[in-house]
Amino acid sequence: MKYKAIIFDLDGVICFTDKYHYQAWKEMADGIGVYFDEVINNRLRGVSRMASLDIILERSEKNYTGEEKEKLAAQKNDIYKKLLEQMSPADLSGEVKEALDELRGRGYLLAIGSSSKNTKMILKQLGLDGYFDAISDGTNITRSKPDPEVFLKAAQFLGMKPEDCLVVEDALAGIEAAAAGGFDSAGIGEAATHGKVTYPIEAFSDLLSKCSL
Ligand code: B16
Ligand code: MG
Repeated sequence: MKYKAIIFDLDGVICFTDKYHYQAWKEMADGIGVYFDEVINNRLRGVSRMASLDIILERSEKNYTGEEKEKLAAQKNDIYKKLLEQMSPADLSGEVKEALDELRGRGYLLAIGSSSKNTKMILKQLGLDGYFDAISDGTNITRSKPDPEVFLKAAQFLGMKPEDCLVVEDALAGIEAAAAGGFDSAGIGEAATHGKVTYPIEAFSDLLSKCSL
């Protein structure tokens, strides 16, 4: 086997919470009179909460203090978490669940490598509580993607070296992070266009046939 473990990004790979991120950021931005749209929202993929806020505030004429920014981020997160409560196992696609089960059956260790501090809540809502062998997320890192820390921690939690793991990502920052950490990667969507991606793929199920797994 070329790899022993697979590290999955969460938002954009296992599930799709970007619409909830968008709604929550939009409500916060409207509240302070700052322009925000779906094009700007695209720049937030895979980016940490505070870095996302900084991108949104590029359009603001006011300079916010660190404390004010913490409050705005907390306000967005409260709205976002309320929206996450609507998620259920029905939001996990059959394609994703079947491919995960097949990969597990082939003997791979499976982990999550996500920037989100809400990873555990999202997994619970999807019915994937306890499914993964390791979870590395926004709660155990100090530097977010494109820094490789989140994936290096995932590999460490699994007891694996980067060269034994394949990272699956939808964000350009995620492919950059994987490459910086010495990981091969499979990229879906925009991530498939990154020059450093090992396997550009079109669908999650392509993992089963196009990625040396
Ligand atoms: P939170 P991923 C990322 O998840 C999202 O893509 C990104 O839009 C979000 O800002 C980030 O998590 C932090 O999320 O506010 O819940 O901590 O793609 O790395 O799974
Ligand atoms: Mg993502």
